[in-house]
Amino acid sequence: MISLTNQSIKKEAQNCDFSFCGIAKLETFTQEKIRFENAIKNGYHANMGYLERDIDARFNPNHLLSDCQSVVVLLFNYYTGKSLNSSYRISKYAFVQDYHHLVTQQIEKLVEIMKSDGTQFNYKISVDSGKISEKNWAIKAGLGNFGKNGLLITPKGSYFFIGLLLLDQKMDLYDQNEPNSLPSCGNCTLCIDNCPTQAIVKPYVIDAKRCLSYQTLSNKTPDYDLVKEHSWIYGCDVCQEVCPKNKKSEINDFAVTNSSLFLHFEDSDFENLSKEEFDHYFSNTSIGSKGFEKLIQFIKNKQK
Ligand code: B12
Ligand code: SF4
Ligand code: SF4
Repeated sequence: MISLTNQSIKKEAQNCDFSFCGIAKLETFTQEKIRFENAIKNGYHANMGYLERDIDARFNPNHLLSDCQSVVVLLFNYYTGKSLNSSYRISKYAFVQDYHHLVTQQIEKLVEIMKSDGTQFNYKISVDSGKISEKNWAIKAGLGNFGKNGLLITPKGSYFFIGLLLLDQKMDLYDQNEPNSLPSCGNCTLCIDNCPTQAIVKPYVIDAKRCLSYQTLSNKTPDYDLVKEHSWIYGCDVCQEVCPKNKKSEINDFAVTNSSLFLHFEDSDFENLSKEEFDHYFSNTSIGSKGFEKLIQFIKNKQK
């Protein structure tokens, strides 16, 4: 039995395998929106045209859920402590089941528990949706700060997916960002100095055109020349691997149980991958949804 209070939601979020949960009161972002618009004006969103559209809506959750009152932010730790056995590099976030599915499923489980005592409410879930700024809500809910690598840095590092649960219910208590009690970068510039393509154009700002993650994940017409020089074939983790805050990463056993089957692959397994093997090894990961052809293109590109 649960009634909707800040503490009861947090307790159940833990039972649904979320490491951190914070609850923010609905508000409209001003400074965050200006920073976002500046990035768009500079073209740092590359060809992700969806980021140009409905910017007001992106910073006002009422567009996703009418009469939204509270934003429950849930962080799922995807750190498995595992590494790939090959010189081809794949981002750690693909070492677990497709997170859009995994995190949404865990939030739906939480909603079911929240409704189990008969409480009625309307809600909307967002996991990596193109429609709302998830990092800013996590920061607002007191879960971390922006790192200079543009990611949310929590007291346990950055290897977390962000899930949002928008509610049309008011809470008894809200969380707030208390910047001084949360990790901040200080004088560190390791991610900027080590980014293989100098994509972090200034602290907190990524130029997606230069980012290997964008080129290998999102760009429909990738810059193969840029990608070829580097070993990444799906995503990129360099700005997180060098981050001292990730020394505090903890292995999530639930992520390990939901981890992928391809970690033992050697270079030749990638180079000779058939469509059948791709379906077997990758279909439950986010790589599966990008498709066989795309992965193969990046592997062949390295061999040219
Ligand atoms: C588009 C997108 C991308 C793009 C653009 C990356 C980017 N930095 O925005 C690409 C494809 C490159 C990408 C890559 C990755 N992504 Co991505 N991505 C998104 C998505 C869908 C939207 C983010 C967005 O709006 N970007 C546009 C830019 C302009 O907005 P912004 O980053 O908020 O810009 C802010 C900063 O510049 C900051 N800022 C500017 N100046 C200043 C000054 C100061 C002082 C401060 C404090 C801040 C500040 O304010 C701006 C406004 O908020 C979100 C999900 C979501 N809906 O929020 C996931 C998301 C951000 N991605 C995620 C992940 C995991 C990744 C990768 C790590 C995947 C990988 N391993 O390859 C990489 C990391 C690359 C990187 N260093 O950012 C996670 C991040 C989790 C976390 N811990 O932060 C998210 C939240 C998805 C999720 N639900 O878990 N991603
Ligand atoms: S994901 Fe890779 S290429 Fe993109 S900013 Fe981070 S280190 Fe640079
Ligand atoms: S590497 Fe350093 S500067 Fe970059 S996000 Fe981590 S702490 Fe901040």
